[in-house]
Amino acid sequence: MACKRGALIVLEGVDKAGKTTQCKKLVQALQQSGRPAEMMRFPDRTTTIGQLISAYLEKKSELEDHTVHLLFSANRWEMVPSMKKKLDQGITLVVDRYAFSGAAFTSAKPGFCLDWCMKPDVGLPKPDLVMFLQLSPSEAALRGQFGEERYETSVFQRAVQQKFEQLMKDPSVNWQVIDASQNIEGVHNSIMDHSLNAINTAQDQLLGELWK
Ligand code: FDM
Repeated sequence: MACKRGALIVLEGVDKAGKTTQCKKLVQALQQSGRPAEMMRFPDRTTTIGQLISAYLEKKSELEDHTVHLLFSANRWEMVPSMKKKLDQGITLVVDRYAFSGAAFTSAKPGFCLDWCMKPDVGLPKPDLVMFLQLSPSEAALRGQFGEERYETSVFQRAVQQKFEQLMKDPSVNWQVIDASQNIEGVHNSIMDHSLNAINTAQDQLLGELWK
């Protein structure tokens, strides 16, 4: 019998919600329980496209808003062959940000609508589970100052949060909202429960296409 496919699991959320910490903990816990798992993140700053994006985020270069949006999407598409290969091999992928960040961040800019922002990512591998780490702006503020990169202001983050709320109304995506104000272990336990369910369900299903 062919090996069962891995699950595509995405963590999204506003800044300071603990996405990266939780992705790492999830991968470690899955591996320790004997389930092959790897972490990925978007943007993937290691590729040629990723380096253009990284320079833009670090404010070392300027890019026109539509252009950078399409680069973020291209940075996902360029990883699709290796993502599919790993999922086919039974490896579960835990992804720190995906097309939802792409649509939420650009559509929070003036002159952009969510619909246009979603288009370039239509047809990407569809996550089996998307967990949104929910944290109120006041709780995020208690976790310290924002960094120096582009988009790291409380005004912009509020606009992004509203766009995520719109995206979460889409019933074609398996959204789960996680209360990120719990302690690290509490958040991890919720994430682990949802992930084990998704892994069990995904193994007998074909990988879907996002927003199609
Ligand atoms: N971001 C991330 C986007 O604007 N579009 C995207 O498609 C993605 C994946 O880039 F501000 C934004 C979100 C965040 C920044 O930060 C990346 P991290 O710290 O590397 O996640």
